[in-house]
Amino acid sequence: MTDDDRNTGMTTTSGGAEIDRLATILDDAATNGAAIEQLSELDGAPIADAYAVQQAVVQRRLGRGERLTGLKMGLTSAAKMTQMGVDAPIWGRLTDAMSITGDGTVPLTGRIHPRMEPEVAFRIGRDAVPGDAFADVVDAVAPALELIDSRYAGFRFTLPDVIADNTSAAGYAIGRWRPVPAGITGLGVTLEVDGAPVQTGTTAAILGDPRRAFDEAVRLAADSGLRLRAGWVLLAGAATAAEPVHAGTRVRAVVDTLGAVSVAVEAHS
Ligand code: OOG
Ligand code: MG
Repeated sequence: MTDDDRNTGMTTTSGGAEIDRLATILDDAATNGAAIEQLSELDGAPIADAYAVQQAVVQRRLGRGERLTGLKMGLTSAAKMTQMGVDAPIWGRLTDAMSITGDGTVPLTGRIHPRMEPEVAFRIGRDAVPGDAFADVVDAVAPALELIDSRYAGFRFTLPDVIADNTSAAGYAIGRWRPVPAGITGLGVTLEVDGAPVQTGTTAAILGDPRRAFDEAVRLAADSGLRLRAGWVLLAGAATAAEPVHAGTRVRAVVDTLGAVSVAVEAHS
């Protein structure tokens, strides 16, 4: 039995059949590239129910042969919380199908209203349990870009909505891994489109210290019976607001001292 299997039988107030029904609605929206209305069924639902829907959504991807490659934290900076109107950190799951090669091309086909944001990525060196120290587990860091594409119309959602929707996860590109530098807080972060800065921030905006994103990911994932695994990636959450993605542009994330990663956006969808 894997950690994820343990979640499948989770008892929730709304019940397993309802969780499966909502997961199918969200998975269909992602597969068809068609926005849906917010899920009123999740209004006031326990956060655990929303994570149970997320688990069921991702289970559908795994059933199609995808493999988990890591986790992402979201809404870890004031810039993102303000942009999205949701004020609690959340986490989601990444799969190999979401991976975009650095310097690669982002396909737009099947997207709803894609946005990109600059991220810091951590590489997990060994399986982690709550209480493990960042320095003992994270063996490398890299600049990263995240592609988010909420399945909800207008990119508008409540906290349970966005959790159920796997925190809008759609893709990620990782730059060159390097050893974690002593000073990782307060590094400048810039999002560029065609060479022009469109968003700027600092890694200190991520929970005051991006290493806290690791602590939170380990703690919150454990609540769902999930552990960070050796070889996985962890996205710490964007330090700036996200920007809509336009066909034919080049998007680049620059993190001071860590370097940069860029992707070309497909010329037409
Ligand atoms: C939710 C995902 C947030 C981040 O880095 O803050 C996120 C969204 O903004 O749609 O990935
Ligand atoms: Mg993000």
